[in-house]
Amino acid sequence: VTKYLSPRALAAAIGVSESSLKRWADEGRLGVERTAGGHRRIPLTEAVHFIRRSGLTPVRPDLLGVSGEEGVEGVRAGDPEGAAERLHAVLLQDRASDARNLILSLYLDGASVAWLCDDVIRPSLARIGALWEHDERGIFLEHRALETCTRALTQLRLLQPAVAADAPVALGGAFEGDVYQLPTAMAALVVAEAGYREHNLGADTPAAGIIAAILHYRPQLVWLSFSTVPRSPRHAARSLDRIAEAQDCGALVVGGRGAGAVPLPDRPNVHRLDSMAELAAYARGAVALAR
Ligand code: B12
Repeated sequence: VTKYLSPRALAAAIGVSESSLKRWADEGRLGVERTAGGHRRIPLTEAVHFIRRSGLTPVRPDLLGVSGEEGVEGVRAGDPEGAAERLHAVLLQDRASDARNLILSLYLDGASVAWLCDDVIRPSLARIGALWEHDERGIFLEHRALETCTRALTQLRLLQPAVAADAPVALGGAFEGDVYQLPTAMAALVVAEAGYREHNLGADTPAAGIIAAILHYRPQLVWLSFSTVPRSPRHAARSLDRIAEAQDCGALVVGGRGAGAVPLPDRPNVHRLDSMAELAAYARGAVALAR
């Protein structure tokens, strides 16, 4: 279901007059649709796209569904240390809506999904993940932080521009035995931002499931995340080879903290990448070739 905003609501959200907004719409800078009665209405995803590309900072992000008690004053996209420090601080206090607000506000401010994942969320979670060694709240805060970041990214997904029905397809998941959900969810957002229709298979996906999905969707791109080292790296390598064979009309990229331990099949369509920024660059390049 697409959510729509009236010109008045969007004008209030970004702190401009309704007449400026209507002028931008008439100039074609902002995509609007018309209701049956002829009134302008703006799809939420188009509003977000407009804000991101025009460098505007929302004064009432709550009108866009982004709300928290505290704003993001002083932290802007492009300042990874400041943003990661702030996210860590609110996660440490389990201030879930402030954390969500921060992540979504940085996105509205023009941050790329890959940057948010690699440079803001990843280092914050790594610090929270080390807490348990000396703080008895460590485990509950880690579980809460993961839940909060997951929900923020789910909400961010709804703000991303829609992709065309004939856009290339990407799918992927975390390898069997790997319970980590966030990296594969991040990969899905990153490929969506690069213009793919994505199918995230989630955590702990057996090789047979990945192969069946490849035969079903015929993706141009398959990602696999390894957050843990598989119990038998040699067995995993054989599975990877079967996956790569099924995916021989497209690319297979692997990454994650445990990926270095798995020998890669010697096939030209298989690559190891280190970060979401590399995945974004690779996906953008591959999507350009597919067109
Ligand atoms: C959340 C979390 C959990 C959750 C996971 C829940 C879930 N459903 O996802 C739970 C609570 C289950 C958990 C369990 C455990 N955990 Co844990 N966990 C974490 C934590 C805090 C965050 C992980 C995360 O999601 N990070 C965010 C992701 C996105 O970051 P990332 O993995 O670094 O991924 C980046 C890159 O690697 C890359 N990337 C990743 N995948 C891919 C794929 C592609 C294609 C590409 C291109 C790139 C790419 O891009 C990402 C973004 O930059 C980490 C701390 C940390 N340092 O990460 C500990 C951590 C990983 N856990 C740890 C441990 C010890 C455990 C347990 C063994 C604890 C226990 N005793 O039970 C268990 C083991 C679980 C298992 N069966 O494997 C240790 C690992 C130590 C080690 N070196 O082995 C860590 C480092 C915490 C610590 N400092 O002690 N954990």
